[in-house]
Amino acid sequence: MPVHNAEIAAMLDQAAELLEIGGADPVQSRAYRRAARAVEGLPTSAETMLKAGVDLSQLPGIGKRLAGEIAAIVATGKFDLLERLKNAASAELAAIAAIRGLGPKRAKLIHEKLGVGSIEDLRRVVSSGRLRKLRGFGPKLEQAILGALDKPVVEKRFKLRDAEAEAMALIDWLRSDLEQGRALVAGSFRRRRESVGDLDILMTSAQASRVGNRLAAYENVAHVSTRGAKRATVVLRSGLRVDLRVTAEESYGAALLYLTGSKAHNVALRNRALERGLKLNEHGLFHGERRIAGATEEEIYASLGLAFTPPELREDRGEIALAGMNMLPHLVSLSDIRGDLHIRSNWGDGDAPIADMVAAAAARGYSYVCLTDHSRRRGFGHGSAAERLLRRIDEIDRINAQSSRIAALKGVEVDILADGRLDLPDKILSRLDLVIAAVRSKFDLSRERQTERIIRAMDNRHVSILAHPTSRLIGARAPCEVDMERVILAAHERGCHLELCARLDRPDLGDLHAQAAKAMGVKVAISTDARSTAELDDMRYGVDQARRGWLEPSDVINTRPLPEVKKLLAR
Ligand code: DGT
Ligand code: CA
Ligand code: CA
Repeated sequence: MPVHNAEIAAMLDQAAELLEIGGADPVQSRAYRRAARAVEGLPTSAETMLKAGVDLSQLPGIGKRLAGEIAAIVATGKFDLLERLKNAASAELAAIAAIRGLGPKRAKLIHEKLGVGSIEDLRRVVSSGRLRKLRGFGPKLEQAILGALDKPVVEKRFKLRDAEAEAMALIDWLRSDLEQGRALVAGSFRRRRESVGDLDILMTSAQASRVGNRLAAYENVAHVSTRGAKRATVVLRSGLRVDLRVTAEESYGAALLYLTGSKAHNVALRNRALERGLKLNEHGLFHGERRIAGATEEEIYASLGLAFTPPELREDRGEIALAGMNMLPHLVSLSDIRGDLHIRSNWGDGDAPIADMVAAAAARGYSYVCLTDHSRRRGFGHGSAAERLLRRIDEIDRINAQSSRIAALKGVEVDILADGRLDLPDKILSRLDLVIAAVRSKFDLSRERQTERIIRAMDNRHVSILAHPTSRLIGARAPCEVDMERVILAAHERGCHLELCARLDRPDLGDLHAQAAKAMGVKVAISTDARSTAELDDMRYGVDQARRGWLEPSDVINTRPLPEVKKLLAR
């Protein structure tokens, strides 16, 4: 099996770290780190270079001895020095070095001076006040260490999109080593939550013991927390944690069901099993000692008298009762989507000309798309913003005249002013196919005033869709306080629709709001608000959230053919 440069670099780095902890000459550990960077920077694999007869010691950062060691790694897949260091080093000491604020040098120092060889020792010397007496260890560092000991990992959630990029690359890496068997990401990732706490990967493999090592050798692994025969946990460089489990084929379905969750769904399923005199766990569904199901999720649901429940619904929000009556919603899927009703061009702050955006939408199989560059009041004044909008309308007419593959609609995303009026006059709005109203300023009004403001905007009969009602930017702006129930009810009374924005940095209509909208009979437009042709592909993230909100194709405006969409948009 070929050894990747990233694996070689990881081995060299690990050796450097252990050398440092073990108190070796710093020159030595630095040399390994330098070599690691050099290997990472190679234009092709070290293996290929060696085969071609390249002398690695001629490369900057790699001396004679290191060149020999790298050649040995390429030949055997193993790094002798690292193996020896690993055996010698105490794993506890490495864990101490990993504590934020400590690092290998200090870990070594407290080992030598205070005999600290474990996390428990460390806790003791901190509480007895011995640590702070050491040179360079003030009360501040002591506080930091105590904090780190109490909660080793801060809860940080990752956006689904970011987690997905990491997950796909990692799954490729794991799969490329599988002769047979499967690898899949379960957990909140599979349930398509808009953010995930960690990645839960399930694999089947004939060589279970090899899987953990494979994961540990992944180039983006920063830290290996545990590595056993059937499970391993690592932290990637981004801080994203990965929990890996290996299971046998016959319990794959049970393990997948368990690991997909949610926990609440699992508990409810287990109780349902108990009511039937059965036992459900991650190994299977059992009647006494006999396994009656386990290889697939389908057979487990069926054995419990339930319809297969899509992962997006597994939140214990009533889905189990409906699955028992075979009445689960038929969720909307990406292939149902016929157009995108909210995209931008370089007439606003998008990257691409209208023609390019329209062509890109056509290439995605859409039959319509709506250009909704927003009204830019700031710095322009009403006159020029309106004029510009009229010229944009002409441009869209020209593009429609040139091609009949796809219909380009004329729209605008208009700001809702603080008092609920709109930022463009009705005279202009009446010229458009679609007016989307959005809150883009004054997020700090009281809940009462904010709600009133939004409802007033929907009083305007030109407004067909309300977007960004809570203006939530994950990790940036706190959600603006709005009484969503009243907003949804008001939308219903006025024949207005709600937008579910597919851009996950701004899913202000969350899955629960989508579900509430459906319950009140308000339809939803799933839109990307794309600023570039590539962002049109974000549609699938919007569909994910719509599915989590139980939406069916009939609940979503842009699953319908254009004539129906036009009817829905006309109030
Ligand atoms: P996350 O990572 O916070 O976004 O959410 P999850 O749902 O991925 O949670 P995680 O990673 O802690 O656990 C993965 C799955 O494992 C979870 O969805 C259900 C299952 N699980 C974890 N702990 C328990 C438990 O105590 N009981 C049961 N029945 N299942 C559990
Ligand atoms: Ca998880
Ligand atoms: Ca987990």
